[in-house]
Amino acid sequence: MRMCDRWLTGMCLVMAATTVAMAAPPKGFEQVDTEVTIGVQPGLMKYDKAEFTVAPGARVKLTLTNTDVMQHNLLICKPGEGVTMEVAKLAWALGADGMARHFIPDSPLVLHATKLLDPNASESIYFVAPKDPGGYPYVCTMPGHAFTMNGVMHVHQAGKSGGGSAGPGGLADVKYRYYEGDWNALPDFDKLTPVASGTNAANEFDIKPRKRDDQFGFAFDATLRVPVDGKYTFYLNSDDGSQLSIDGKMVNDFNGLHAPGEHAGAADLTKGDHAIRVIYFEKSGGEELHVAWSGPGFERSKLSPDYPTGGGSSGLNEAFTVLVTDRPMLRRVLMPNTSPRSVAVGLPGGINCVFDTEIGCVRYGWWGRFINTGPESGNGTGRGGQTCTILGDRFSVGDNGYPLRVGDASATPIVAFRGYRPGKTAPQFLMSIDGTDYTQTIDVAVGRIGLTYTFEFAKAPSGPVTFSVNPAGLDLSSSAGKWDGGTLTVPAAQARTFSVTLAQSASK
Ligand code: CU1
Repeated sequence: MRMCDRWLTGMCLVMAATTVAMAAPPKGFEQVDTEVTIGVQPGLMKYDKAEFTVAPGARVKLTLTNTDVMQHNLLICKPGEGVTMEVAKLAWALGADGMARHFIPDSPLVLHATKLLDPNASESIYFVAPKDPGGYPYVCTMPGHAFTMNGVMHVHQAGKSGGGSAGPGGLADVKYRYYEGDWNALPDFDKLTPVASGTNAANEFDIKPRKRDDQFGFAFDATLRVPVDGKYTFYLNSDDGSQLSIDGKMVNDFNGLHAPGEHAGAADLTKGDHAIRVIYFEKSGGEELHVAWSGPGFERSKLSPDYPTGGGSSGLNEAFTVLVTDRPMLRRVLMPNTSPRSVAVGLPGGINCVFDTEIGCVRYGWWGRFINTGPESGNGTGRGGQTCTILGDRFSVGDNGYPLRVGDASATPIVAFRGYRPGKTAPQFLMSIDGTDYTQTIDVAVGRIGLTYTFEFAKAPSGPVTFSVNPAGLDLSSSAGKWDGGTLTVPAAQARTFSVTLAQSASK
């Protein structure tokens, strides 16, 4: 419960109430056919299992152990593309009731669910696996988590023992050949002699085995295990060019010299093993290769060490969409409804906002994917002349202009913007008010759709500090001081560092 120190007492009460003891199995489940244990990769907003397999009709014991520092749950859903996001949105729509209801929406799309688990807590749920074979997606419905925190329960006959691990979907036998040369487009690697070759033990398309950062290329050959018949989409995001083919057929052609950007291609595939080839080259500058796929019952899932990545537009009419996962992302771009001097901030887990450096405040937030820099917005730099679009649903942060006053609350302060840095998990904006420097750290409001700001002054403020926003539709809280409507007053003695949380209230 150490994390509680950072957050609000109200949150801690809810968290304490949700700690779940290990209960005895219900009748009929004293013996199960399949036991599945799932953990959480700390700080990555991901389960430690992207998939598991059970036999149709098997009695299943599924244990979720929360090995992370924030709360998570796990909901098993009906099959279908986009179902996890649909369920997540229903959960998020619970608003202020969400925590109490463990973010489990009343929906026929939800088959089974764990409660919201505290850090270190564990819960087992028991159920009979569906009779119909297929991919049953599972997802964490804490606000913002669903984009990355998901997986698939495969239901199909796997040997006669019932359950166990049948070959899961994904890559196997990844082999690489590494080349060096100065190209402006992908060469025919089969006609060239590789400088080195090998296998990738992690079974990923990984360009780490390179011996230099410019003028090199890779040809990867691997087996792609396709879990069920269906349409699959393959994403390439590379600098410079790359191509992906399956069974000798081009699926995604992202050849040429360019900045990173997402490029997608789709293929209808039958269940079973297919030969997949990814080729890639880099001339000069940045070098990146990111590969991912999505298909029936599962969201975009990576085939390279990480995905997504930063970068700009592909310039190929593909929406440039990035979900910010484990690290904040900052983009100085033209954004709607703010001054031209604004910074788009993507926080881990799909909570985003825009900080207006001209005014010195956050203007609004949105949850979902990050921004579309658009095909017109410059050569992949994301700094062109066009306004970007936000991807996702907007939420209010009560923007009322510059929010702070020190000492005399009625005097207009002299405010200056000094810079920003991404920080490890939360970005910081360095400002000054009446000559005193301070930082505003912007973080996700845990368990809510909203933001937490931490203000830290370089020296003790000379008088009380007030922070004001438009309170409409917001649940306001803070680490110190008293609220009066949308105005928080923090006594000088407590004002050197304080935080405020602005979360969407249930009624929006
Ligand atoms: Cu989660």
